[in-house]
Amino acid sequence: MSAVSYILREASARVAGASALTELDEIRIHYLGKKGELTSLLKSLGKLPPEEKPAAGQVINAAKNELQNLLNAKKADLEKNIADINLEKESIDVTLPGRGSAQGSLHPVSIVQQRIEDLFLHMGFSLERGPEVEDEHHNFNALNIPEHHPARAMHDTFYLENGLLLRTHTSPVQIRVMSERGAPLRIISPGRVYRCDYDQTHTPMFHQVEGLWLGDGVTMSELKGLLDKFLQSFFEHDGLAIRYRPSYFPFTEPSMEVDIKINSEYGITGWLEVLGCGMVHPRVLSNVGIDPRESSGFAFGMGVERLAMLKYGISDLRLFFENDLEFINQFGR
Ligand code: 2NL
Repeated sequence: MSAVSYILREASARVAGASALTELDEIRIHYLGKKGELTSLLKSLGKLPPEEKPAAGQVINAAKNELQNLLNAKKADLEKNIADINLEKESIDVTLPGRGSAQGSLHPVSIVQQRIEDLFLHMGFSLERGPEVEDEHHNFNALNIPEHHPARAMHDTFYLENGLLLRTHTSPVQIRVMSERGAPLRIISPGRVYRCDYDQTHTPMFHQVEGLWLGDGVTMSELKGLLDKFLQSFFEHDGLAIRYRPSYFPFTEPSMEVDIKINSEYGITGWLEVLGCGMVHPRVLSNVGIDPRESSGFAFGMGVERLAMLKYGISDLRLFFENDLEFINQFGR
């Protein structure tokens, strides 16, 4: 066998056994490269007698062409394999079930706020909203909290540059409604309120629902009857123990704080404060143009986060503001 056919046989076997494009490249360089075996043979033709050169040259060139063809064919083969493997990897099984779509749910604070609203709407109250940016008159002065009154410092107010402020309670909504409509009136005002205060039990923004019932001869009995009913419904507890404790607010006289005692299924025992209330101070009524001799009434205020914590047995207020879905999704509806 001639050297050429020997080299070609060996090269063909290597091409057939190649499994990667880089391997093909190595084979090409080894035989057809500048210093490749077949190339070198072609260069050594010069040493042959002139009459043998053309025939020998033909044989070598034919071998080179054949090897090049084999390399091309194998290359196409390998490339097709790679494409097949990639296709296999990327294929989509359309029969698999979908991932499903997550549905959002209401935040526990929203759930509790809506529940408070529903209960009062069923008892004949209507819902009023107002601005979160307020002025000193509606947030303080009209509510019998004059400047330099210690109650103003207690409120840790966020003041804005233009002399306005972020409301520290939703009472200013009720001041606005009383000024516009006078008595009788039966309203609640839910919403965000702001106080410059941040620790385990205080956040700079929280939610409040305040209520107001004004009319001819509205007394403490109406106040007590209404709030008793509300608390029993809210905590879904007929025998809920409730106590009214004397307190002080500048805008009510007399003023009370209300405590409840719920059993251990809520994870807490003992008396717990749930809201503040009282008979609207005569000076507040005069401030909005209502004659305190003609109309009387009561007002109350409660923190929504606080009621949510009691209802669900949550001990850390900050959980409401961390947006941890594991926590939030437990309350979904
Ligand atoms: C609390 C106490 C309270 C009021 C809010 C009120 C509003 C007007 C007139 C008189 Cl316009 N009073 N609101 C009265 C008593 C208590 O809130 O602890 N809130 C979280």
